[in-house]
Amino acid sequence: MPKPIYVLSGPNLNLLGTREPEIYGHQTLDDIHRLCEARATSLGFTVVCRQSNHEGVLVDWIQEARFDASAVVLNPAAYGHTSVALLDALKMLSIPVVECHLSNPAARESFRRKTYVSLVAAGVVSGFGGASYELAVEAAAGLAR
Ligand code: CA2
Repeated sequence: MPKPIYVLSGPNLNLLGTREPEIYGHQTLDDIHRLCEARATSLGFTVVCRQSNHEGVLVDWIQEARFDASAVVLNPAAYGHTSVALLDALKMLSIPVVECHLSNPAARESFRRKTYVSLVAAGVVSGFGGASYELAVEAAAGLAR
């Protein structure tokens, strides 16, 4: 059995399904995690799904992924646009990173057009709601093989 794919989500995503459904959809993060698990299982992988509102916790999990994961799917949320610390942690990985977003940040405010994560991600899946995560898991599994 390969090592799990880490599915990591950043700040405020614990509140999914409670506000702004026109942007982020009606699914909760638990719903999305279940979809990721099902997709990973169908591809012969497992997932470890986690969310934190704290930048340093996300850095710790990315560091842990160096040894314990076969790939990382990351929705950095707002930290994607601001965090050099996340970028530096991701640079230390030798496993694939797939960035994902529920919305399409390129079609929103200009400050969302750039993410630091994109500098090291193998690819980015954006704009498909919860399906962005499923597609990112599929891409990560393909890259980790
Ligand atoms: O589209 C995405 O997945 C984002 O990563 C979401 C971030 C945003 O800062 C990025 O530009 C794009 C914001 C997450 C906010 O989460 C919410 C959860 C529930 C209700 C409202 C917002």
